[in-house]
Amino acid sequence: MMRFFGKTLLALSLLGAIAGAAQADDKVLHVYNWSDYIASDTLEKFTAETGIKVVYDVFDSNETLEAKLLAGQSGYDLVVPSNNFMAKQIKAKVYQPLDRAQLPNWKNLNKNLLKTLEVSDPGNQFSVPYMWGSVGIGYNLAKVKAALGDDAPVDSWDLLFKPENIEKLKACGVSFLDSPTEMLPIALHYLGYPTDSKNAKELKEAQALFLKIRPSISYFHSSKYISDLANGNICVAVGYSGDMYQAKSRAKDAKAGVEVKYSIPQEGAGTFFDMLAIPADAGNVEGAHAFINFLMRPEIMAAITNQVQFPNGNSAATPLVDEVLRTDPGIYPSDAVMDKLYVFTDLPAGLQRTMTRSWTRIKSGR
Ligand code: N2P
Repeated sequence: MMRFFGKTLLALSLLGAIAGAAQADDKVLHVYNWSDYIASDTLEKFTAETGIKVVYDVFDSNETLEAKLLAGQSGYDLVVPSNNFMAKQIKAKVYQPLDRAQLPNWKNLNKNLLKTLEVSDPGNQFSVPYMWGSVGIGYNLAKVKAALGDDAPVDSWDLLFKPENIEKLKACGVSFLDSPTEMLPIALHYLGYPTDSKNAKELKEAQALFLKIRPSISYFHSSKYISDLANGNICVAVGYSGDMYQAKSRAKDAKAGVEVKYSIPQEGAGTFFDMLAIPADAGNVEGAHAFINFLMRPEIMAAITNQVQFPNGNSAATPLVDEVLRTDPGIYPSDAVMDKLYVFTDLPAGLQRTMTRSWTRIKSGR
């Protein structure tokens, strides 16, 4: 009898431990998002409401996220790839289909955007649009004028791709995104070629364009420029629209006389759409759905846009976005500007490898 109880007790406590562990897992959600891409109180609010604790890590390039996802067992329950990378990752079975029954706030999403995004995710089966934006030029108005005069071509990629201009900016500091798949298309477009050109000669020319100006580029990084622009440590950065607006806000708050501006060059610029998706091997699938549904709430999404200054994919949130942001063409481009924007396209693995190799050469300057 004693033995029976002993065994039963042991079994019961083991069961208890297993159930406890399972319960603990349900109460923790591992999220991997872009840096500077959420409001400061979003996670707190989610945890207060659901009791789910969020372990939150950040990255600043699709390349970094993709390396983790392709290696498998990333440990993340929710990730945020850009749509052009996601298309390929869906085919590689990196994600699991979303359960719409757990996403009643789906109704708030922008229907036109959903249709457009079907290019990368047919049927919108695997992803929910989070935020989007353009890749353009952030600059310190006073320093650029001091270097190039009042007529500095801040509304053109000539500002950076013409050696005679960038050479004069070198002293005040110029940064570029560290992203072959976003930077090489900009050069290809500037040269009049398709942004996803597979033509070796055209790709070489794009590489040559960067190599020519390489000595004037201070550094390649995809998030550091926010604080450097705000502090006046650099005067020009190529980067993500909302990041430039965050730099502008930080500079204003610091009251040190730095004024940051953002321009979508007249030749056009690339746009990205960042998507919420659940890895196939996620441990807390229910929690991930709960978080996605929470993020699709208009007031939650609007609060994020109001802080990080990227437009979102949620129509119901638009009226709640601050009017100064909603009416700023650098954040919400006009239809005329929209026509000049291009979407970074799905990159076949071979082309992505070529671009990565080329980027390594560009960065090393040889
Ligand atoms: C956030 C960067 C925007 C994401 N800091 C670009 N896909």
